[in-house]
Amino acid sequence: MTRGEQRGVRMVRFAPVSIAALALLAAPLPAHARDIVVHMKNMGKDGAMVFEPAFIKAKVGDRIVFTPTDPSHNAETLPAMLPAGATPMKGALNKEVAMTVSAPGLYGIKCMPHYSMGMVALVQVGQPAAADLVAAKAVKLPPLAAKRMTALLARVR
Ligand SMILES: [Cu+2]
Repeated sequence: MTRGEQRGVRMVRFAPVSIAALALLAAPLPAHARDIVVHMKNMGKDGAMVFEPAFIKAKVGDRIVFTPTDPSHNAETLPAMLPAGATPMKGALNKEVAMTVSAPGLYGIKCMPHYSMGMVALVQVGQPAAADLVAAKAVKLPPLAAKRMTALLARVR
C-alpha cells in the first residue's frame, strides 16, 4: 500500500465500511513464511487414506510439511498438476517430507500407495490464474482420486 492509498483510507474513516477495511489493513503481516503441517492418515474425517488437511492454502515461501502420522504413506507432486517453475517433490515411504512452495499456482499431491484409493491433496499458492484452474480440472486421475480432487478444486478461491 502506498502512502497515497493510506491517506485515502484515513480520509473516509468515518464511514463504517472503511473503518472495517482500515482494521484489516492494519492487521500485522506475518514476518516469516509459515510451516503448514499435513498429516498422512489411514482414517480421517473425509474417510480412509487421507491427507489432512487435503486442501492447503499457502503463500509463496511457505513450507508444506507432510508428516507420516500413520505408516505406509508418502507424498509426491503430480507432474500434471504442478505450476510452471515449481520443483517436483517426491517423499519416501514413511518419511516426513517438506516442500517449500516457490511458485504460485496449484500443486496436486498424491500418496503413491493409495493414489487409486483417492489419497490426494491440493495446495493452492497465491492466486492461480483462471486458466490454471481450468487446466487442473482437466487433468485425468483415477476415479476415486478424481472425485476427491474435484471437491478440492471447488475450494480454490
Ligand atoms: Cu497413503
